Amino acid sequence: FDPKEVTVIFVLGGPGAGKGTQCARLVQHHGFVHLSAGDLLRAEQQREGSQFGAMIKEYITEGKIVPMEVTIKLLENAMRAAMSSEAGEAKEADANGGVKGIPARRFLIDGFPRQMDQAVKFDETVCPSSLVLFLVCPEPILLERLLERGKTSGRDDDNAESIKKRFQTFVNTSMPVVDYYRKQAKVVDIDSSKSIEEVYADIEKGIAPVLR
Ligand code: UP5
Ligand code: MG
Repeated sequence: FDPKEVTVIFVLGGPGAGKGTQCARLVQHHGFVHLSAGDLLRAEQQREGSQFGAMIKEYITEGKIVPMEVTIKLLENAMRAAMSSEAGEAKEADANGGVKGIPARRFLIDGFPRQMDQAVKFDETVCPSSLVLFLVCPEPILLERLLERGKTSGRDDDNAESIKKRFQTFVNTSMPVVDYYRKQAKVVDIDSSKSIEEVYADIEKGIAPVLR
């Protein structure tokens, strides 16, 4: 993808930081196509005939990062599907409350990259990002949110044991990715311990420069 034609924003942050919640709002207001790496992996896990199903389930339950080949392929396919006019226009039209005719060109990549090899590979072979939104929130608040969501989410990893492992992976494996983009001056820090509305207002300010 040509970075002159598409805008990619990575949305990063710890487990339960509010990535999905805030991306849904950005879709409503700005017609982004939202691609959650975790959602794509969960869908692939459940797809009948997938050769990766069992492997993905194990990695997710253990809070480990699925080998990047699988995730990057899923993301690339989803980006292509959104850009191939019909699907793209449909998504974009949804996002714009029914205004059709604008091909998908703004992407929110949620929860990816979260390991250095993925970051380097995606930037080199798919498309470098314009901005990285980093949602910052203390662990005790994240834990409370995830345990609460776990009562109804049905996610294999919303239990105390998996959450602990997800936190470890975030600190040890995913934070270096944030530091890497920080050195490229791409990171906008957002305090996501505030209310959903307050967080969204800060995000609006943070992304304004790349929406022009
Ligand atoms: N909530 C949200 N914002 C709130 C606020 N401001 N105030 C109060 N409550 C708020 O939110 C989580 C919960 O908190 C919700 O109940 C929400 O209402 C509430 P959500 O928006 O879902 O947060 P999000 O950051 O999206 O949390 P999620 O659990 O999705 O984050 P993870 O990063 O853990 O999960 P993800 O799906 O991205 O990845 C899951 C697993 O997939 C990984 O652990 C890994 O095993 C695998 N994976 C890979 O292997 N490779 C990848 O590239 C990506 C994922
Ligand atoms: Mg999510």
